Amino acid sequence: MKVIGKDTQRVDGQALVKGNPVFADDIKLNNLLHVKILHSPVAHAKIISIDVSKAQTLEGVESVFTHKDFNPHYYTTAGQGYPEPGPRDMRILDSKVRFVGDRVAFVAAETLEIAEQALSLIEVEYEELPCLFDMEEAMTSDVIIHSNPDKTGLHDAAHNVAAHLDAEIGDVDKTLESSKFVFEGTYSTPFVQMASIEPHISLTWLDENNRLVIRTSTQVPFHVRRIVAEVMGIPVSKIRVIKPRLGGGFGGKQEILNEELVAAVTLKTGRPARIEYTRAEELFAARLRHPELVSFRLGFDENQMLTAIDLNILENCGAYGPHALTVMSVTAQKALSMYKAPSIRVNGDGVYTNLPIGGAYRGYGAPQAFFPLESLMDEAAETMGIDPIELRLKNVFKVGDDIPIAKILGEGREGFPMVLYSTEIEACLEEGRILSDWERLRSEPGNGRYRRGIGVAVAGQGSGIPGIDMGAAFIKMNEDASFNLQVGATDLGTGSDTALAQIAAEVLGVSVDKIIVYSSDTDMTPFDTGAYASSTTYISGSAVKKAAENCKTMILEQGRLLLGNETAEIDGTFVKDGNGQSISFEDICIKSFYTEEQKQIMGTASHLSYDSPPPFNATFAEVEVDTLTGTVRVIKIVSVTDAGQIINPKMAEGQIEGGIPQALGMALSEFMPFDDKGGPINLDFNSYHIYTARDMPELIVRFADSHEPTGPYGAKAVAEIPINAPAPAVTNAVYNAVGVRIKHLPIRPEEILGAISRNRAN
Ligand code: SMO
Repeated sequence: MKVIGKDTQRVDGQALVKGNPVFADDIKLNNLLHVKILHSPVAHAKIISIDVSKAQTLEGVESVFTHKDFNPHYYTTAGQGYPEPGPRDMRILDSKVRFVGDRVAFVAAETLEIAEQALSLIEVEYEELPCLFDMEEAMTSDVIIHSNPDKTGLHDAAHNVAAHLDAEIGDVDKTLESSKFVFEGTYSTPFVQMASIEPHISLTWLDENNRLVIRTSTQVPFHVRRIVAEVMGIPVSKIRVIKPRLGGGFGGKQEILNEELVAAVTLKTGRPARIEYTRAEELFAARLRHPELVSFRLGFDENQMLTAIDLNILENCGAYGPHALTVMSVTAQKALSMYKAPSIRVNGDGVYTNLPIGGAYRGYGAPQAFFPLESLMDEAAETMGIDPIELRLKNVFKVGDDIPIAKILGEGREGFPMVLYSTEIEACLEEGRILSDWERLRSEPGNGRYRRGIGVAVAGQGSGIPGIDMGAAFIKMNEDASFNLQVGATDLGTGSDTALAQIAAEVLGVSVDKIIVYSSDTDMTPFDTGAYASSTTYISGSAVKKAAENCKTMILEQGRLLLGNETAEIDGTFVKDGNGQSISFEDICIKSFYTEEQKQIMGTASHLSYDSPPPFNATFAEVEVDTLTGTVRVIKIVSVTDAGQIINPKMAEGQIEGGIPQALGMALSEFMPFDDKGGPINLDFNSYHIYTARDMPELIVRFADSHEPTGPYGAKAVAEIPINAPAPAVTNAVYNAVGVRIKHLPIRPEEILGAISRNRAN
């Protein structure tokens, strides 16, 4: 292959490093209105009265919106396929608030300062209601967070259960009873935030034909168009959504977060409008990873082979359930797609509480699964007296295996049968074993104040949502043998535009700089479900490959016609007939434009897959625990990934190197404390600690040689997989260092100190 597997320059690299105006906010709009949201100061209350007269009369205020300005209409902000799998439990503005940060009103004004001042002039009288912060309490309480019967898709509103799932294959209880070993434990993961450097930002205006244009930092432009049309009650044909370059999304922008607010302002006033979340708003009023309380029971026979996996999930949805069902489904699916066990069962509830809203965040439920699963595998290995790597090698799914959970549990609905066509997890473990110096570090007994330890964890993910995710591409030829590639797929900083250009270039036999990529604009580019679920390379990439092949077929047909020889074939960027006659791609295109057989050479295609081949990863963490302070320092991470054929090694490495710090943040430094009234405390990057370059350990990132037969040129996904295994690898390393088993993230030094002193006392 000429282009696939090579480090080509990013198609957007020059523009980004030069600081060219590429992002949503990099345009100037005349007559612009600035929009600010009044967020609820209380966690659960009815709005008794709301007086906007003072705000409305403030000089420079154009308009103030409250729930009285909108018809009661329930929708979901989740940017997912239609009909949506989750509950429709949210209004643009409601007469009830359900968490500190909920929307009470919004203001459009001439300047940001005036908008902020206007917020302080809105007088709201709240009737406070009892608050539910604990999931178990929420399920038994008389307090109901969503009581309006017009809401649809909630599993059990009376018990505050947004979503529920259960599935069983075999007989788990019986199998566990007769198993030689059973390991069980309950683990929890915290609220963590995507912390995209570019916040949520949306701009709207009316174009010359009075159509609403939305320029927004989104992963899902086509879902934005559909949902805004619905909420505003205007036809899809009246809306154009433009997705410029994004400064990160990580799932947080798989959401209609504020597009409907600026749309409402522009539709009412006819003026352009702009909204940008502050960092504080990102942290409490955007979306967070759902905290989950996950219990596993693992059964093993005398040969250390898994007999049964029993999984129970409590998922904290916060105040609304946009991704309630699907995140929990992914927790279950991914946990049950790693190891072969004859009996498996899952039971899960997604529970409403008066806390910020859980949404999509890279991994989408899988990090919550692998932390407990891989911790218990570590415990099982120790008790059964087998090396943790060996235990995993024995039990992982192998090529040709059927993955039974895939069929009974899709994302929010029944799934599709799935056979594993590619897995190099064994190679990942073996390479990591060597690169991490596993044998030596494992056998070195620690002593003194600083104890070193090493741990391992494995994980899988998916490549798009089977039977749901669809990508489409349109490619047209220009007279210098360049091609415009138009895709609905959404590069959110991942580099997917470049990967898609490489796929097109490989098919067409041209260099990557001949492919001009445009993504995405609902007026200009074909439909795509959007960039989530690690779908872009695998799904949209397959659409691009087919579209490029169709385009190439047309080049050949035109070439044969022009040569007058039906047996001519493509050779490089020429069509040759074997008798010494040839015509270049350029000439074929020019002649097709202006002389004979006039037509545009172009190709289109769509792609949907019933497969979702899992990429796999093995992560090895080396840590140092200070037994005097309880602090943990990660010294080194070795991450070996099977993502199928790598399209662009540098960019793929970048994906892994970006996922690891997010995972280490969840393991060690990121969490969201609340005061006793549900008020968020960490509202900036001084208190909410994301991993920075300064905190990073030594990283060794490798890819296994792999080929996925169903993927474009053998590719699988690489976007989400790196975030799943680092946290359990770190906690397993902590156990190896000081014998303390961490069950609740993030790791707290006081917990380690307490456990060390208890261990000493025993
Ligand atoms: S968490 Mo991603 O937007 O599937």
